[in-house]
Amino acid sequence: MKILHTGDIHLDSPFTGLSPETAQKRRAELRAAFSDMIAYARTQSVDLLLIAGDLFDKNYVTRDTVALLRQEFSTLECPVVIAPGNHDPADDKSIWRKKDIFPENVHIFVSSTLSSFFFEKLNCRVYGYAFEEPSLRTCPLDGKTVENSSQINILCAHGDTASPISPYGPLPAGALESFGADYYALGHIHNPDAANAALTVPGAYCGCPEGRDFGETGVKGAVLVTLDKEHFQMEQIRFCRRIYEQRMLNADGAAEQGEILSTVRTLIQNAGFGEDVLLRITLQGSTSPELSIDTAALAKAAGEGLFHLEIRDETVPTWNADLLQQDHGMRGELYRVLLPRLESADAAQRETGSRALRYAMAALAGETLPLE
Ligand SMILES: [Mn+2]
Repeated sequence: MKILHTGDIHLDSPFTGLSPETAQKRRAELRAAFSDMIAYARTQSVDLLLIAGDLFDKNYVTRDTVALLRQEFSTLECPVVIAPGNHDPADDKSIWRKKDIFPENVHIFVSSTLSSFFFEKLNCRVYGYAFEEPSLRTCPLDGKTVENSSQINILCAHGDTASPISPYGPLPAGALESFGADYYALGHIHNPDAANAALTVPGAYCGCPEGRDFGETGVKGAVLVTLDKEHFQMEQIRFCRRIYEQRMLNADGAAEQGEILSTVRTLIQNAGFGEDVLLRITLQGSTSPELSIDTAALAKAAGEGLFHLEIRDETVPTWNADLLQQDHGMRGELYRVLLPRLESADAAQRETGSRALRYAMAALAGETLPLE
């Protein structure tokens, strides 16, 4: 049988850190990625669609999103199983407990106690549970095993394999192993590579289908699973419209904005980033005390071929500062007063010191810098 395993979709996410228009566009793209997954399940004749929690970002759901879900699920002939997560728990007010919202092929876990749905045609039992509130401190698998090991047994659940005391449905390796399922369709960890590598059972965290901020970098999608009692295969399928990426850029010795602009452009070109990329570049290193970096102007000038570019300035104005150190005038005095901050181990202290020195240098040169 073929299973499409998704989760952590977080429909209606706010997409903070983007302009209101871009955030709106990203919300539409997230819905489109969801629709793509449904279309994929339909055209690839998937036998089962599993949603391992956090279909919604919050327990508040827009009318449009509900309409979209009803419409999309109704186009599928295969069963859909949903295991609500910590972001969309099955509490009394939630949509999960309302009658007649979803078509008949949609099966939803509403209790934090383990239960199951049996699909006779597939000879497959899907076990799972729901978060009933934003936390779940016990492991619903504790001491449980599958009822009939001659069937295909699947666990579809939101939970945390990282810690046995996690407040997000702890799933220790021992509990997963002794449960005895043929596939574990897990949700909760959005960047799942490390967690998946550590799994000791056949299964995966699917990750999210679209990154939503710079904490969710790289290509995102869902897992296509092909299995019977003898064979088992997993494949990552890309569904994301955009990719978040982060890069560091060493700006050591830069004395002019133009120099930085060209290194930023080279970085983008060498990485092959295009219209599908949201990129954050963090400038680091030591730059000339006379240089004041205009990050907004840099992002505008270098970001044309990207969906979104933001530039963070963490440089320190200490390049070639020997002359300042020995300067007996106002500049030298400022530099010496600010030096402990410029060299501080604390990033916030370095930033304040750097900013103070750059403002003062600009003022002494008769220039004004925009206040941030
Ligand atoms: Mn999630």
